[in-house]
Amino acid sequence: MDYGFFGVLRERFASGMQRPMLRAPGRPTATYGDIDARSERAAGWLRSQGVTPGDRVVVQLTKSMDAVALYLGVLRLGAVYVPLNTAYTNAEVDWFVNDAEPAAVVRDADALTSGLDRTQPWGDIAAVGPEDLAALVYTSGTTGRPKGAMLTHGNLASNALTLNKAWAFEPDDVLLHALPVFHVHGLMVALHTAMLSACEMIFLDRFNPGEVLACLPDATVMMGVPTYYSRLMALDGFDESACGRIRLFVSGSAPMTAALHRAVAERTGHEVLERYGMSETLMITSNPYHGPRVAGTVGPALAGVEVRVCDDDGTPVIDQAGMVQVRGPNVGPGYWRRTDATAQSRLAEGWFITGDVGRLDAHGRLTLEGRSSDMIISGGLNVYPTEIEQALDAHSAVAESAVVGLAHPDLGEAVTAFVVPKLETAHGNRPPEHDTTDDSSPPEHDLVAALGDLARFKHPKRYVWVDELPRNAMGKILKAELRIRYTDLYGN
Ligand code: MLC
Repeated sequence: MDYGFFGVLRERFASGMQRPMLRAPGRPTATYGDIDARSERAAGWLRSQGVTPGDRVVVQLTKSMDAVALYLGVLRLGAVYVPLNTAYTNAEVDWFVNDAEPAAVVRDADALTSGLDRTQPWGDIAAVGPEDLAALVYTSGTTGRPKGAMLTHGNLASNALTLNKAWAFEPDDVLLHALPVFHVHGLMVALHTAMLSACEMIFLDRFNPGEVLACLPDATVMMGVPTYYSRLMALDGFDESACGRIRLFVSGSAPMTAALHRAVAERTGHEVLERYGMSETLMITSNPYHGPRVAGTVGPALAGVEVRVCDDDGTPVIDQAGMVQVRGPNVGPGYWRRTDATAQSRLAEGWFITGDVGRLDAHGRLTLEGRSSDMIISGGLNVYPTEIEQALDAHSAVAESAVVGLAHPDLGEAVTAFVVPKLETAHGNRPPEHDTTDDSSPPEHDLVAALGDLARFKHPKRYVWVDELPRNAMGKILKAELRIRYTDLYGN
């Protein structure tokens, strides 16, 4: 490979330039040729802004065809794509921009479109190799300080080719694409896999269950987070006839409950294929396309990828819970300018420590059982408690706080804050375990204001005032105990 991942993609879709690529309701369909030509313009436009190979390009854009063209233009040019969630606040974006030191920041969709309309195309493909950086994907960390997971052209190419084969993509597939394109799932799992077979995508701005249901009869494959499937299950029309052309439902980014897996199968006749991955490693395991898809498991390692589970001594174990580790061409080279965090996540011989706790059975099938960190997965988005706790604790009415994920019927886990008031606050002490959700008392408004620099999806769905937080003998807050005591808070 001497032309990077864009060259790999282009080689695969080059014979289908006239084929439809992105179909969005109410808009003209873009063919592969259209998007390819638009990516030449994107590369030309970036060059005119002074972007050169290896430079970072930070992008915070709503989903659009031009956003896809820009992504491909960045890859074509050999620059490094840095996608940001559109929900991030200016303060969060400032942090990422400081860290990534980009040559260009693109946040204005109209400026992008007019820039692409007016610019000179650049039709070359940069000579980059498999080791060269293609993307930085930011993930938060246990310290509350985000880290940019580096992904190379080789990582993207190997994972996309593996998934395309494992999930049996063919040119006549139609992928229903309702995921955001600023995360690994929508961008690197869905888009790449479909493009490698020059498939058509029904390209929806966002996940709206009614709209997805209306488009479903045309689709052969859909990918989503479990929340997509639970929201579809709430619609009567989500049944076998709506899924007449579907051959594959994929779920990932968060665990799907066995109950939801069974319910979808009963209603539609399709067993959802659950797979497992993360930004640092792209996809790691997948239930089989042919063969049993076991509810509650994420399947065996993908072809070319190795997975092991190790006990506390680092010894690989079978049928026993331990730390999930992964090795293979999908594993990125580390965290951007964070040699400390990179070293902490790595063992000898290329093994990467995922931070997930799981169990491998004798057939090599992995079941995830928890996480070594307190990370919360809400609606497929990762949320780290530390940054929320730090913001809450800075509030003058708060003595201390603990943020945990509690089981939630829609989001899988809901961010929940347990807050100990300061005795001397103007609002006085709160009664123990007084849940203020339906109470518009000033403190909760104040707390929400204190989180103003954080994206809304990170904000707690409930605030629970408590007299004190449970602690062990060493004084460490026992979040597990909060999770057990409040397990039914959201009425599961
Ligand atoms: C939106 N909101 C959320 C939320 N998404 N709250 C908690 N968790 C979420 N995931 C909040 C908003 O802040 C807003 O709050 C309110 O919900 C309405 O916003 P919305 O944008 O209209 O929400 P909605 O369209 O319902 O979005 C929910 C969702 C979306 C589940 C459809 O979050 C989604 O598409 N999730 C997928 C994320 C994803 O692609 N993950 C992949 C990561 S990659 P307020 O208070 O302002 O009203 C990865 C690796 C891998 O993990 O293996 O795939």
